[in-house]
Formats: sequence, C-alpha cells, structure tokens
Amino acid sequence: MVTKIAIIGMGYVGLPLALLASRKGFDVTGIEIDEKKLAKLQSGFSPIDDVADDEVKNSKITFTPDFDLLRECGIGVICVPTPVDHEKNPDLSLLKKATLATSEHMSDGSLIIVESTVNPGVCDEVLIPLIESETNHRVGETLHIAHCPERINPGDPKWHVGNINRVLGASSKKGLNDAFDFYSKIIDGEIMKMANLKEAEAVKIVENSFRDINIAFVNELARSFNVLGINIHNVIDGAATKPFAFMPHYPGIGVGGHCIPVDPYYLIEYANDHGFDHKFLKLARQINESMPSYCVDNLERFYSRKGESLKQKRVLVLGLSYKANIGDSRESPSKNVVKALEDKGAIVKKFDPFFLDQSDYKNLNDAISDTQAAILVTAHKEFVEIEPGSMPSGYVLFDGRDAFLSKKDAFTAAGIEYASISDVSM
Ligand code: SAJ
Repeated sequence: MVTKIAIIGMGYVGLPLALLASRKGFDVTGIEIDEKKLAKLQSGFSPIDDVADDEVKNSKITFTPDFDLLRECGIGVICVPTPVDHEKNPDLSLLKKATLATSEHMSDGSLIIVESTVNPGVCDEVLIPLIESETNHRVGETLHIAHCPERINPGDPKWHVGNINRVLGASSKKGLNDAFDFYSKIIDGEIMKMANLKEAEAVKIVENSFRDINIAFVNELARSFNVLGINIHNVIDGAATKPFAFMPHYPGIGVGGHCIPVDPYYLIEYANDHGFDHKFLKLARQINESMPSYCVDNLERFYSRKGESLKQKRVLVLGLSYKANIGDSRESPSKNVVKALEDKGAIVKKFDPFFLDQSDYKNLNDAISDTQAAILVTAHKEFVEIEPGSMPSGYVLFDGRDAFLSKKDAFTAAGIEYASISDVSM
C-alpha cells in the first residue's frame, strides 16, 4: 500500500492537494523549483491566497526542490501550469520538464498522476513517448500514468479539493486502480473511472469550453440587446427562473483566468492538427476577447456624444485581477482594457486592493478623487460597496460587471454618468 507520495508543483492546485493528502495520513513530499516560493513554504508561509500560513506551518510536508526523494514515493502527482503563449498556442514546456524530472526518479511499479489541464492526446502522444525515450521505464509495465484533471475553483468557499468530484483515466488497469485507491482515500466525492487517458483529458477541456461558449453567448446577447434597448442582465435573471435546462451566465468586460480562456485553445489546436476546424469554439473566443475593447468603445461613444473624447481624460481601471475577491491577474481582461484606453489617448490609472504594488494609489478614495472616469473590470467586494456619494457629480462610471446595476438610479441622482455592460445608455 502506498504511504509515501510526492506532489510536484506547490501552486494553487498542488499545495491544497499536498495538505489534504498529508491530513489524510500520507507522508507527503512537496516539490517546488521556484526558489522564492520554496523559501516561503519552508519558512511556514503560504504562497497562495486560498491557503493560510498556519496550514503550511503546521503541516508535516517536506518541501524541497530535490526530485531524488521521489525514489521512495509510490505516487508522484504533477500539478504544474499548462498556459498558452502570446499567440494562444498551448505551452507544454513546464509539464514536459516536470514529467521528465519525475519519471527519471520514480522507482519500478510506481504511478505518475498528471493533474495539469491538457488536451486529449497529450498523455498518450507526448508524455508517454517522452518518458520511454528519455528513461528506462516502459509505461504500463515499470511505470503507470494516470490523468485526474484538476478542478480547483480559486476563492470558492464551498467547493474545495477535498469535496469536488473527479474523473480518472490511466494507461493501464493497475494505474487506474492505484490512482482510484489514492483519491478514494483523500476525497469525499465521486471518482469516475473513464475508459482511457484521452477521455479524462477531454472531460476537463469540455467542461471549461462549455463555460467559455456560454459566456460568449451572453456577451453577444449583451451587444445585440444594447442595440435593441433591452437589459440582458435582467433577461438572464428572468430566464434563470426556469428550474430546469437553463444555466445562467452573465456578460462581462472579459474572460480571464488560467482555465476558461486557455483550455479551448488546447482542443482547437489538437483538433486542427487532425483536420477538424472548431469554428464555434474559435468564434466564442473571438467574442469574449472582443469585450474589453467593446466596453472602452462604449465609454468613448459616451464622450463623443458630448463633443468630447477620451484623449487626456484621467480614466481609472478598477481591478487587475481576473476574478472578484482574489489576487490573480493571469489572462485578466484588465490588460486589454488598459491598452484600449491608452490607444485612445486616455491617461490610465489603476487600482486593485489585491495588487497595491501595481496600483497608482494606496486606496480607493485617492483613486476616485484623482480621476474623471472609472471602468470596472473586477467586482471586488470593496468596489461593489462603493456608494454614489463617494464619487463627485459629473464622474463617469462604466460598470464592466453589472456590479452596480441595482444602484443605477442612486448613481444617476448623485449626478454620476453611469452605464454598464448590460445597459450602455448613459
Ligand atoms: N465570467 C464571465 N461571466 C460568467 C462567468 C465568468 O464573464 O458568467 C468571467 C469571469 O469574470 C472571469 C472568467 O470569466 O474573468 C473566468 O471566471 P470563472 O468563474 O470561470 O473562474 P475560473 O477561471 O476560476 O474558473 C474556475 C474553473 N475551474 C476549473 O477549471 C477547475 C471553472 O471550471 C469553473 O466553472 C469556475 O471556476 C467556476 O464555476 O467558478
């Protein structure tokens, strides 16, 4: 029975998993090659928002950069990033490096589980050939590979690594059973065995592409209903009263994060390599990627209706994070909003309480009093609590997340020019 395991990559996926496995009685080695992150962990501090320092300090996990310790481990779980490059091409470099370093040190009969998000085919056509060409292992004989796609939802108070259902695929029956035994011991949730690695890889890409196309659907509706003079946000709330067969998504100034705007590109690229063109997935990506400039164009239209322009206007970007109430700016639409504003000659200022080092102000009041307009990118609690009285009359507010829709009348009464993604009529 496996008691010693290693988790490779102490980020928002690997660290919670390592802490969970350790709490469940496994002897856990946490492998981290980033020196700064490793130093924090070894001194008992957490490098990620969702894990408190005490959890790290009180854990019995051995944090190390040393892959040699893998020799004594029956399971190695790889949780490293699988981003896209600036041309939206999948970047497997970190995963390949981690897989090689892990397999070189795993003993015969052990199991590698890949949790990083990959497109169908990566395990069979990239990782297994890499292992067999660079090490003496024969996958399915001396070493087994499983894929259990991560489903961490940063900032979610209800769903966490200990209770989220999982799916599993493997290169062999032994690999599947050993992985199933491992997750059964640490997770209170359903663990579904898929027929093979490709099915397990496909599940994650499908669940996140599902979310991306549904967000694109409501983003396109926001654009059309703004022409038709209908508030899409209210219409979605109405549709959501249907107790079945409707899942509400909401329009926004953009789709960010490490999953949703990234995962579809993995499938688009893999299918394209095999002669299939995912027109729908690509169109959804185009719609979602157009939202930052759509919002900035609406802000500019507001000024042009007054015979003015965004040129030299001091515009505040509220929020750098891709998601409310967390500090994560990966693929955040804020970057595109800043660029679109600068391209129109605006003087752009930024404020995000989770990124004070990248903000132009120390607090929200200073930010508002030093600017003429604001565009909300991230619905952080601190921003949603803004009262109309905290903005001077004549201030212009574009709400990219419909965060203030319910207070629209109060803002207007206070002399604030307010528009939102679902109601651009200022
Ligand atoms: N967004 C919208 N409209 C929506 C929902 C999201 O514009 O209706 C935007 C958000 O503002 C953000 C981006 O999309 O910029 C992604 O938001 P997200 O809520 O999907 O957050 P993520 O990226 O943390 O997604 C995670 C995913 N979890 C995993 O991949 C394991 C995703 O599968 C979950 O569905 C999602 O959390 C969730 O449900 O919260």
